Amino acid sequence: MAPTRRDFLRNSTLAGLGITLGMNGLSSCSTAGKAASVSFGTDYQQKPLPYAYDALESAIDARTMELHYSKHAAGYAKNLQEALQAEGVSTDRPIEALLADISRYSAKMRNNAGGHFNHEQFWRMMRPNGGTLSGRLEQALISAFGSVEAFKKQFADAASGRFGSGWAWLYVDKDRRLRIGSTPNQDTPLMNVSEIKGQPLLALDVWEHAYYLRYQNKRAEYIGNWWKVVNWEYIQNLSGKFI
Ligand code: MN3
Repeated sequence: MAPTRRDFLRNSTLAGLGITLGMNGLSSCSTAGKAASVSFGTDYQQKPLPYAYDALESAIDARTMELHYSKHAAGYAKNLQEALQAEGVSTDRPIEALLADISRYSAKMRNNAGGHFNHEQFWRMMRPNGGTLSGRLEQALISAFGSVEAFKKQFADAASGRFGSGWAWLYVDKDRRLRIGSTPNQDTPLMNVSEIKGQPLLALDVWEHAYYLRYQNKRAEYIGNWWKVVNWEYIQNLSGKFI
């Protein structure tokens, strides 16, 4: 596809920020024909799913993944961009900074910044065939919760106990302690308005759109199968910065 003026503006802006576009940046071609004149930092764009829709079949069916990624999550990214534009927010800064300051903005910004950020994390916290929990994170979980099984039980309880739509989290609090909790809607522990606060390490989407086609009302079964696709390598790498 020939570069458009918008691509030029985007690339110039990103170059000015010292950001190198990888393969993810190429996905912007698909939206290049639209009329928008604002470029958004890569934190604020939906990145390609790192696996095929049917790659997580042991836990999540392909149709659910397709709808979840291409409709629900894509919708959060689109609505976030509308809110950013309407409220004059610069996307030069990391999205984490926006989340930490979210009380200054509209409900639309809160819901969609959270929705976009949470899903981008969630996709990367899973992979086909999951992996093995080991090393420093395993030791930290054992010392925080007694055993890996006890950690999983407490996490699953937080996920099944969240009334209505929301997320379950493993996160690191300000005292660098590992904690488990849940948030309603699309709130994340990074938000200054969140009931629980800290750095997320592991997230589970318990909105019905995440599991209803296969599991219907059986949220606990979805949670039980989900452990099969948890990308422990990703979470171990992430946790290394915080614990
Ligand atoms: Mn979702």
